[in-house]
Amino acid sequence: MAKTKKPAADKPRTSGQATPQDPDAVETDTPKTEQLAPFSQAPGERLTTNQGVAVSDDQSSLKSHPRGPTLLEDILMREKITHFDHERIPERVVHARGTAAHGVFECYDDLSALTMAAPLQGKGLQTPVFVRFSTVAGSRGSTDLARDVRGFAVKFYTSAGVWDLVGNNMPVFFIQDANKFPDLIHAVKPEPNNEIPQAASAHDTFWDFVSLTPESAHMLMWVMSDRAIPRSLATMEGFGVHTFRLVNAKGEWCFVKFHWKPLKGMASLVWEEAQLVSGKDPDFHRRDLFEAIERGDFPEWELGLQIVEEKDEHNFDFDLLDATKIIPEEVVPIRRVGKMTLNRNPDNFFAETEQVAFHTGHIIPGIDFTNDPLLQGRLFSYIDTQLRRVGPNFHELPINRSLATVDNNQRDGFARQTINKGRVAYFPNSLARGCPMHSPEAADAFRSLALEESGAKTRERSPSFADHFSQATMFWNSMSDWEKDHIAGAFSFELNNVVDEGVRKRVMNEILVNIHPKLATLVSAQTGIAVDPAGTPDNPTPSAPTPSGPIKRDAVNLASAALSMDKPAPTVKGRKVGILIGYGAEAAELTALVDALAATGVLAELIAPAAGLFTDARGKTVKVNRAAPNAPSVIYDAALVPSGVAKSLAESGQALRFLAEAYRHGKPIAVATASADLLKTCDFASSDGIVIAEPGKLAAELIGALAQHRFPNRRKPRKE
Ligand code: HDE
Repeated sequence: MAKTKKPAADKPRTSGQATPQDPDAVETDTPKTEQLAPFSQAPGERLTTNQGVAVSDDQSSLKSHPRGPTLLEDILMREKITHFDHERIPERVVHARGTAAHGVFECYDDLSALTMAAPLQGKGLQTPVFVRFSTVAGSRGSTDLARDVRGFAVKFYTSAGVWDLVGNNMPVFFIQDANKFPDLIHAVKPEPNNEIPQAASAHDTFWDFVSLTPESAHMLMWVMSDRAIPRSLATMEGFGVHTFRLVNAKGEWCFVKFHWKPLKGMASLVWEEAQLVSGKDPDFHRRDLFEAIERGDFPEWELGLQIVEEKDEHNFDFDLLDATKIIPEEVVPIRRVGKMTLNRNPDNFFAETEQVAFHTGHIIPGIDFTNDPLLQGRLFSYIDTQLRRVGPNFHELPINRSLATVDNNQRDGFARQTINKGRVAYFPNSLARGCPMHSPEAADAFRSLALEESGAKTRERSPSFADHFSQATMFWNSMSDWEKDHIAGAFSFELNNVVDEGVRKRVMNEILVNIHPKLATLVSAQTGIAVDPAGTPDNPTPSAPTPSGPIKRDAVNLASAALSMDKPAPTVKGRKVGILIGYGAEAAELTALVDALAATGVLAELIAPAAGLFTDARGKTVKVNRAAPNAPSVIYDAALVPSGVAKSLAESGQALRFLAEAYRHGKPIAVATASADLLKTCDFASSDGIVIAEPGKLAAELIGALAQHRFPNRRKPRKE
């Protein structure tokens, strides 16, 4: 049926025309089916072969008689099984584990004075996007909760072509030069002799590599912080990492760093929780994203720009081309220029999430590169990997297709879909009137900035890249006490998994002591590795391939408040509460609690010893959401104990374990006054984050505590 066209006045302007495969993204009066990408398919009724022949039976193979051998002639079985045998494409070399969503980017202002970039040309301008989040080290089936960097790759389908902003949830990287990337990845991936461990950096080869690569020090602080174990994909920041350039129509340019600021604020898990989630629900992040979008709780981020004028390039005590450095927000403020909303789940994981192909080289007029040697290497690597993984026509797949017209003389190759007409596939030509033509005069055509370069060819690293520790120290200085504890705990966990004594000592005495003596002391206490700075020269092991420059001791006082996650959440929408019920609970109170929490977007689940219906003493029933054995505390953000259940929960090992774990992981625990006796059984050492209230006030009190997310300063329960 034809869709009704909205009046032009209410219609947002769009920089693209429609989300790929999504006829609803932009309303038009064309029938839906005509807008679907050619191979997008709704489930049909009649089963056919790939040639469109109706199939009588595809569950039984063709045999010479009911107990006879299968016949080679069985074209139906052979087509089905052969296709199955070829179902996989190679998983990504890195970032194999990922999940994605469609959405829209809406611009806040006309930024044409800064850049020609199509999505930034006007207030209200909308551009369709597809975003893939990922972990780096693990295989495609690995856990979402690995301690790892998260990929944050955004594909903008703009009116000027596809722009990929292929970033991470951390603003810096382990290495300064792309040529080290295969070494880094070989070191962090499972060790090659036994393929152990999966999706984890806690092993000898990784720490061996970073102990000899002091430029990793700053990034190590980020991956050992709770940023590496986010609560959800919607509660992490994103960064373009490298310094790019913005170029306006007059050819004027400035440097830029891209940021994504989550409107839900930042929140993470704690390490033990992350490890348990990895076992209980390894799909925790992808499930959370999928379910949030399905229920209309759309994740949102604001795009931020940090702008640096050309004249200020050398006014920093680090090099803007060095991807192991940030520009602190306090030094160059972030201007928020638009909002990205993820509002539609992919229809098909393989066709969209798996086949999407990002490339740092996919930029549009208005954006240009810098000489960051990491970025320069990526410009080569991404196109190469897409050719290998998806093939030379990867750009034709629906998820990768530009919404701006594509026309050039490239032809053929595996799985070509475009049926190019005519006999001209070359330039110059006269037979096609010179088409497709170049656009030498067009202001909006892509042209690289004509920047001057001079100097002798070299493999030397710029001396301006030599300070590897100041910003690592700054990160440490910027953390709250509990964040420091978590970082020291993470280093200790990792180093306690490292067997080689030489590696352990080198991390301690050539990396950690140079970041901060307090960090070294805390890790020493948990690992037994002696702090021995006397024996440690300022420069690391002479064999290190990239020695650092002198340690800048004046970094001792650097700090950036923006780096800490110790801030209350702006919203608790999407947080999950487990309500523990048992004999003595009242159905009416439970329903009221669930409704009160839902009013603020908090999801509450009723957990009982068994699934099905719970019947209270008055015979009223309420549906149980999960049976206790399937409801570990780690998949919830808080626990709630309603009235009347103190006795039954005190007798339930499962309930007591749930509460003890929730307590240990710093989660809010809300207890109805009538059940407060249960806390005597729990015997928690601290009341921090434990709220006791009448049922009518319980939800409101809990929501207040949820905004703080975790209460990390609790001591361990006495009984442990
Ligand atoms: Fe990547 N990276 N990378 N990377 N990267 C890939 O491309 C590479 C780096 C990032 O969801 C690969 O399609 C090199 C930094 C993301 O599909 C590959 C270097 C940052 C994704 C590749 C880096 C990233 C990738 C593997 C060192 C943050 C996943 C599969 C110079 C700014 C995109 C693929 C997705 C994926 C190469 C370093 C982010 C092999 C050589 C720094 C988010 O091309």
